[in-house]
Amino acid sequence: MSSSVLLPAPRSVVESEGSFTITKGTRIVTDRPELGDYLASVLQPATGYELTVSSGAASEGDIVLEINPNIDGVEAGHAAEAYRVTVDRRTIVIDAPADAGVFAGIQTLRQLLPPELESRTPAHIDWEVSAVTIVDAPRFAYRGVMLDISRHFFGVDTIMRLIDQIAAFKLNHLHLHLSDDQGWRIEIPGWPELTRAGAASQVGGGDGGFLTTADYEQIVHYAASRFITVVPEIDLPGHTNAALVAYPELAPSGVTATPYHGTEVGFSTVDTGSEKVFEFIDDVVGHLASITPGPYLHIGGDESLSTQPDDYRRFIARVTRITAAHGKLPIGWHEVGSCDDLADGTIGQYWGYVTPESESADQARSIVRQGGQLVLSPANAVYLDIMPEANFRIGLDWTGSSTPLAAVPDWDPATILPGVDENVILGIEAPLWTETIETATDIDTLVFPRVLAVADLAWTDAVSDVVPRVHALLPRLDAAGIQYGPA
Ligand code: TNX
Repeated sequence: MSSSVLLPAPRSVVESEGSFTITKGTRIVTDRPELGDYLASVLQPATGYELTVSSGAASEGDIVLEINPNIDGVEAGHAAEAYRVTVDRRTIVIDAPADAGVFAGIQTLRQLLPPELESRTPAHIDWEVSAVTIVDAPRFAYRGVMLDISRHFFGVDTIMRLIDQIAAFKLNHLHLHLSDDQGWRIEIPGWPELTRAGAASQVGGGDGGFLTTADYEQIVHYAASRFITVVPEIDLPGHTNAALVAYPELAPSGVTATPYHGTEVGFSTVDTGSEKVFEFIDDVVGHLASITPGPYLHIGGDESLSTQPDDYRRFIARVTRITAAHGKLPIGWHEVGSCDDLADGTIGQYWGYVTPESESADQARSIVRQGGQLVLSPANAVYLDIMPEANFRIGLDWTGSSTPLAAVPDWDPATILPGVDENVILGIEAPLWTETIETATDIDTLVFPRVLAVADLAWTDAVSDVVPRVHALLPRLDAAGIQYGPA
């Protein structure tokens, strides 16, 4: 058997003699029934096997999933998601210090099996895995994708599909951009007009839509079952036209907002001098915090071109504190670094270029100086909405060129921001803004295969040969029915 392509690339892979074949009699043995059931559900569609999941002693022929605090080659600092996969003629063992590591190991096992494994219908082939020992742990703790559900609305099914797709490549955060000028997308108790008037629009003038609290809770719960943390974003103080349509009293005096269906930015702001606005934000942040199990809440802060700079800085200082008061760590786009009074620990999301321009790097450094970490999303490398090739049918090109697959991993997270060391980089996130994205197929086309390069960069210490490795994985995406774009 030829050796498999693994992406993200693991730290250590040692091949040995022989192989293990999964058959209908294979048992999954584990004290972690949810992980066992998950593995069984991953293997079921293509193999057609309904593998039994049981606890107790393992024997020859079993797949074993177990917690093991001591794995040779894994330092304590990496324990949260580290794992080992050991395949020999007798058993497959996935052990890890924590459940998240076992889950990551299951994703590696998927890639050790033939690509047909990803098919939704049975493939009548041998499910043979070559003997190997893999020891692995991620470089960065935060490995994310963002989906903008404001410019075009996407609901629970599309979001859950994306969760499954990205979890397979060990991405572990999903940032949902829940509000923008074109639509407000999350129900907030006590503010019914947000989802009545504020949600009934999107780019191009479609119906829009929104997530109910129950929808959001379903997403968060499903994400957690895939070890993905949901990061909700309410974009403030700009990008707020839809909120102002719903509640005109939140707008600066004299401003009348009407539903917006275009794609310009920077024209809206809430009234940063109004106590009513802070009551609104307290309610929105409080509700979102109460239904979000993860530690983060994103407050936007980008492109607030209609807010006076002094007002912006005072506003951001206060909103980061409101967020902290509700028990969440605030994240803001890098512009929040123009405020020198951020709440403790406020995280910045850098969306400048790989080679920083104007104040973007200074603003990012200001966040670090104030004690915050950074999530890196350089627009001309990892923005998934930028076209993969010139004149593509969907996507934007404001970065000045397209972003082909090869450009996605062509930067070093440890050095793009001079003066910012790797130890303050929380991770990497690839945003998908949806001005031009209307369908789940459009999402597939811009997310894949480029997100694989993001996943590799965020996980692997020694990134190399990403493009051929992504190419080698395309049969797996085909089997999964992913309508990927140019590779
Ligand atoms: C900039 S990136 C924006 C978004 C747009 C995006 C399009 C950022 C923080 N703001 O409002 O959708 O460009 O690529």
